[in-house]
Amino acid sequence: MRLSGLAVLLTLALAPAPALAHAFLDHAEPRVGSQVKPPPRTVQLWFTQGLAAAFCQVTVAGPPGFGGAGPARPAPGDNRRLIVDLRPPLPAGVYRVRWRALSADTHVTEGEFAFTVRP
Ligand SMILES: [Cu+2]
Repeated sequence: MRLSGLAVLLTLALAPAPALAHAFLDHAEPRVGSQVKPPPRTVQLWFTQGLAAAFCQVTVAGPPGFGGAGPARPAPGDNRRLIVDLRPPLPAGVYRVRWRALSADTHVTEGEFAFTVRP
């Protein structure tokens, strides 16, 4: 019953019940699944809930030669957003972002997505 399952999810998402409100990824920049050029300088992740940023982890794996990613840091003045600095070079290829978030309500969520740097 896909439809009723979706309805339940929507109901949960809309219900004013903080205990059910975990921090899920709302969107990211670069966009999930996108192809970008030039290479981005950061990955930014927007979540659906406030985060305990000190307990959030984001790793970025790229193609050979990738300069690496700094630790996730909280966006100034926005506790729903994390910023990860990317160190050049960023060769063309697929970059996989894995995140693990602790929301202000102490629930842990995790996920991953990819984006591609075009040649
Ligand atoms: Cu929660």
